[in-house]
Amino acid sequence: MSEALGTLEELPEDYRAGMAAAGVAPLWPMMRNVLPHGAPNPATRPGHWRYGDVRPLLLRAGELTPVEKAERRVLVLSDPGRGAGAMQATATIYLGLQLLLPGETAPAHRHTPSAVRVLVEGQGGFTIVDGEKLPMEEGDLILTPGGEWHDHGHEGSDPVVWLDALDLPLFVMLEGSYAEEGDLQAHRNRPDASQVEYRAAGLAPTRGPERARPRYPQNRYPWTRTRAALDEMAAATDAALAELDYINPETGEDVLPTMGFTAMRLAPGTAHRPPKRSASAAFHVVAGTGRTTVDGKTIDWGPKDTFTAPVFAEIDHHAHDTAYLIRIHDRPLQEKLGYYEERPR
Ligand code: GTQ
Repeated sequence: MSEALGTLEELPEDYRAGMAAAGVAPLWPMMRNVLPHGAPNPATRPGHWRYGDVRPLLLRAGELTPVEKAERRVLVLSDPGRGAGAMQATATIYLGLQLLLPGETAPAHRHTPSAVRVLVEGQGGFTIVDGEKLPMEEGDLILTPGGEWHDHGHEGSDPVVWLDALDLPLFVMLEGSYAEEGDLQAHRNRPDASQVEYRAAGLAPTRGPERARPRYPQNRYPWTRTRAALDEMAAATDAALAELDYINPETGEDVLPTMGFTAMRLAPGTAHRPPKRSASAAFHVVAGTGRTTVDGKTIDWGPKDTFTAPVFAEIDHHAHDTAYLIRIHDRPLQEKLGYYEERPR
């Protein structure tokens, strides 16, 4: 164990003034802030957003702010550790709940961060990604990868709400975040790739030698199929937890470079204690109720709620009935950086 490091106050006034004038600062008083021992010291705190609390505020935004004045009508889920107005739910993950009313469109744009939607409520909503129209049904996972044009529309009769997850905080930190505006897209008049090329797991369209694999071949993952796969897996393995990662069907890799998505099915009445993971995570409840403790905070969750866990959190899940969650995390980024880790509890 090293000695306590020197503080700024120990240094003479004139020396401190001289350093400030020269635009330098001593590392040692700050050393443990940026390099704590053994594990990170996250600013992120566990958050819990009850859908029943946010929904009326979101619908009110629909009355107060026309979509033309909002571009995207979104309420951002702010990490309690960073406080109200924080544009992030964890260090790397931005979350927002977006409302689109019948007949509205959210204009086309593209940006450097990637976005993913999980449809929370309502029928008739769709997103067009690079000319492909993706219908959004409850629980569907919809990708709008960085750099791809996307606009949203609504052909139904009731409000549509979805959860946005973006790697925006990372791009802001990189000073790499920006958007371009475009015209609403005409879409190809055919079903999306999840209904044509990628109907079944393990099957991909035949390609000739000259045809490159698309980087983002499938941008919609219908929930009905994910749920059926989880149910079949749970029935076959008898395990308290069934988990499936969303992958790129051409490469088997995570669907996006930075964010990962894992569908979870928790059996009722059994505890599930995952290892401490270096990834931060957000959990969106597609169906079911339960109680999760995150670093000692008790979260009683129900359908359409969202809650978060900082890096290396101690997490204990307990479902009251069969529960389905989508875990949004930054493991893919951490693996690329070479430090993703799991520690046993
Ligand atoms: O739907 O494109 O929550 O650009 C934040 C930024 C949603 C979107 C957000 C965005 C979008």
